[in-house]
Amino acid sequence: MGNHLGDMAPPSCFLPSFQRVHVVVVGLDSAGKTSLLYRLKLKDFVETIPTKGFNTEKVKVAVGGSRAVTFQVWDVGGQEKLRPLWKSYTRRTDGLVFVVDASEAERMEEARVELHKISRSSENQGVPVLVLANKQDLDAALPAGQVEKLLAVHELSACTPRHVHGCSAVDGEGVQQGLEKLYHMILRRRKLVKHSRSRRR
Ligand SMILES: Nc1nc2c(ncn2[C@@H]2O[C@H](COP(=O)(O)OP(=O)(O)OP(=O)(O)O)[C@@H](O)[C@H]2O)c(=O)[nH]1
Ligand SMILES: [Mg+2]
Repeated sequence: MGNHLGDMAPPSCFLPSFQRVHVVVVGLDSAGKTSLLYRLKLKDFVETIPTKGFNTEKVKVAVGGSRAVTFQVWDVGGQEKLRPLWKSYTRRTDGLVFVVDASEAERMEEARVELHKISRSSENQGVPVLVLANKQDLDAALPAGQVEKLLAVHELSACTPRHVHGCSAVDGEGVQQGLEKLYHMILRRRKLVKHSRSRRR
């Protein structure tokens, strides 16, 4: 799996805006971004190769009750040389997913720097952030609360809605619940933006 540069899903613009969201998945190389994308799409754990460009898929996510929302998910390569490209994918996105390999305590500082850099970029001001503490199936995985501390999530800008969730692409635990949280943060932000626009008129 991976590197399907031309594998673009058809647009979902025929759906009302509350039923479709655009999210970008970033994070260090080998964090599990592509595995999570295909866990969502295929409901299975698939073998991946490092992403050189991006993958994108349209996936349906249950967001409470019988409601399903279409997520256009963009998964971008996390190797150091590719990180300067993240910004071009996150421009005008509804939400950011930052994936961390929770079993790699020694890379938390590197992850912290990248998380803060991407969420601080001017276009991402106020964009909701879901941090996925992936690989919870491994014994060495730090729990979500500890990942939250090591990434200094509380130091993100006050205008950035955020949530940290543990998950595993291997068994799918926590993935859907994390995205559901992200969806509700996106909805809340859309309402606030709409409200402030109507007050300005
Ligand atoms: N145990 C375990 N391994 C995982 C999990 N998710 C991904 N992996 C493994 O971690 C390695 C990297 O996974 P990828 O999904 O390719 O990582 P990535 O973040 O897309 O990496 P880049 O494309 O290089 O940015 C692979 O060997 C995966 O099989 C998980 O939840 N648990
Ligand atoms: Mg990848």
